[in-house]
Amino acid sequence: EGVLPQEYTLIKMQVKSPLTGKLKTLETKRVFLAAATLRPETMYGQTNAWVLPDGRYGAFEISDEEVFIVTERASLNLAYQHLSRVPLKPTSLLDLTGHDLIGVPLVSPLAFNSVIYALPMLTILTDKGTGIVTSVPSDSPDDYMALSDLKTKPALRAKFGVKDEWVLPFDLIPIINIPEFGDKAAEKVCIDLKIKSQNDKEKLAEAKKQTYLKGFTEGSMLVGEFKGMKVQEAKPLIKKLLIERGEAVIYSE
Ligand code: A2H
Repeated sequence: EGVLPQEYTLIKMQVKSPLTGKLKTLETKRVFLAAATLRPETMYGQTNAWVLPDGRYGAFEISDEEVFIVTERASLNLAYQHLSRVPLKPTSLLDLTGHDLIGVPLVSPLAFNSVIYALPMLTILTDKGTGIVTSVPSDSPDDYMALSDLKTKPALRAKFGVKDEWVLPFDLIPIINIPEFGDKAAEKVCIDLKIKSQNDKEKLAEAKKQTYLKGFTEGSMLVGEFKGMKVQEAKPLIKKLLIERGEAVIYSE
């Protein structure tokens, strides 16, 4: 962890009713997978959410009505940031693993896809953010490679019980133009760098560096409320809009 606190936007991805499987016991609540992002302006292009299959999660009470599914570590940070029903004390209604969450249908803020699914990503860190990540494969190299691994490897889908219809219908959505990289920056950079899979750590670090900086300084919005605006200017406005609508909260660690 760094020395300075990092401020994330937590995107509230609501579990679509009816709740099924282990989540059924939560059906009287509004249940969210809460994903930490540094790129709230990309939320239009969400195609899925990511969970770590063997990761441990809890269903923590944020208020009387709302439940966030996150790691225990994140629930403590949330509690210290006034996001727990009992002040300073996270209370979990249910212990879960990533396996329990794979295939859960979600309705996520700003997303053009009306429903997206939780899918396995093997490189999620449990000591960063909430352990839940939202996926924007047009603009995130990690997301692009993890999604193409699932799309191109039926055995990987079978291993984690991932149904074709949770993955195959979801194409990249152009949401940001970067002059040097076009309308699907992550795809272009991953192809140019010949990245083979989500586990290709060194090349992915390079891809992230290239797209992240250029996206911020030179990107412009192709869609949404702030279409035509520079990413730099749109980012704080989209963050504010999500928070005002109750669809996101600020989270620091
Ligand atoms: B970002 P930083 Cl479009 N494990 O959101 C692995 N990755 C995690 C994580 C975890 N526990 N928690 C958050 N993240 C991801 C969007 C995005 C992101 C785009 C482009 C780049 C990008 C959609 N995924 O991140 O180490 C989340 O993915 C580039 C680094 O704190 C979060 O923002 O800098 C970012 O990593 C936070 O990583």
